[in-house]
Amino acid sequence: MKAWTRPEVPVLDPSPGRPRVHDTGSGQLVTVGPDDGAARLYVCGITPYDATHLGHANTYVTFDLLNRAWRDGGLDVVYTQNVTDVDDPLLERAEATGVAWEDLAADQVELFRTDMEALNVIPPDHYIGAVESIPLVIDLIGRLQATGLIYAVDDAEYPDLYFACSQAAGFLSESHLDVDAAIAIFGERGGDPDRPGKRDPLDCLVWRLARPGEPSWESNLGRGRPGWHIECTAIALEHLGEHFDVQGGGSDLIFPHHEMCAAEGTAATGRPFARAFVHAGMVGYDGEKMSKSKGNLVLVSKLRAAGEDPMAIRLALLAHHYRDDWEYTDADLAAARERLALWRRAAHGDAGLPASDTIDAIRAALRNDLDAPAALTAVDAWAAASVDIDVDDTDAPRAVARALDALLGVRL
Ligand code: 5CA
Ligand code: ZN
Repeated sequence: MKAWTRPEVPVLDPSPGRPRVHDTGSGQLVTVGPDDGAARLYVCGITPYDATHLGHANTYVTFDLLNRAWRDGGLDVVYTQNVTDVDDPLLERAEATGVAWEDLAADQVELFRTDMEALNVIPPDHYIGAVESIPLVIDLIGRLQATGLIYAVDDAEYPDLYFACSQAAGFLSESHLDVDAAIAIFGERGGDPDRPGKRDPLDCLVWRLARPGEPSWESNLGRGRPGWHIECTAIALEHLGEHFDVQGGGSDLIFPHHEMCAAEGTAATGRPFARAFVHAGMVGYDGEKMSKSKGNLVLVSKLRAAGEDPMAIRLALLAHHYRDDWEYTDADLAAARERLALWRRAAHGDAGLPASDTIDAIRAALRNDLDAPAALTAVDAWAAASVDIDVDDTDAPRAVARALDALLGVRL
């Protein structure tokens, strides 16, 4: 499907280098990106049943930093993102609100696009819906059938197809959960550990046969629709290839989603699915994780409609390290507005402190596990000194502004 408009990203002087980020699989900081050629990034996209909230925005801004760090280091980037445009939560919301599920999804994806554009997020090269990927999913299930890891659940009415995660090589090596914890979390996050007829509670649905009133598609597997994990596995393998660089998302996807994608991808290809699994922390509000199901949402579109500068929203997110869980309050935006005003004053001034140390500091911070807060501190120091009357480098304001746009995605 159509992504959103690509922003113009200033090109800075070359500065070869690769970022290090935290890989959930190894539990370590690892250097990501190939020595040459294109870095390949997959970030799990929205399930479009409610507009972009600050938790979503935080996740996509995080991976936008990685994208920018790679580009700044001289790499091309191939970025793929999905849209889970058919799945239980979307269908339930459509039913509850009396809207056609296709219309709900289309409206929410459009809102997401405008939010991402406003936040200056570089769009994916491949923006791919689950519905348009059904042929890919069917092919991948066929490949997995050849490994013997696909079975029909023992259910006379609906013998849906499952992938035997529990038998797959490397299963649980991404999340490092023990089996009991995994079963508990699986039940909380869309899984069905207790379904009768499964061979193991942790096996995951890959093809759900048609039920009355649910959307379904014809296939050699029987009329039905894809499970969630196989959707991302199929899209990533098709649009990035085997053993790509990073699969990203929020930390709520560590298990089961990314574990199950990894198990399916590894079984299909014989190679590790992604080289690194990178996760952004959860943004909370009013004491709980911000989520559509809890309804405690701060929506980017509402903030924008109330006149908030999208760059202040972006700065409010960047003030937190991507791996931290944090709770949003109005003070986050108030602080971001103040910071933005100071930066603008400095960047639009006639002169400033020389820029190169500050630009080096931003780069170094981002390459060190996307440490945006450290980058912001360096810019604060430059801006505070540059609004002083004793500075005389007339190139500095423009140089810093370009670097902020290119590296942090903050447009002044
Ligand atoms: N469609 C699936 C991924 S394939 C999905 O999880 N959709 S979502 O709409 O629920 O979330 C979209 C992205 O935002 C995911 O990467 C998710 O991890 C992230 N996310 C969701 N809620 C939060 C939150 N409160 N804080 C930070 N990130 C969040
Ligand atoms: Zn996904």
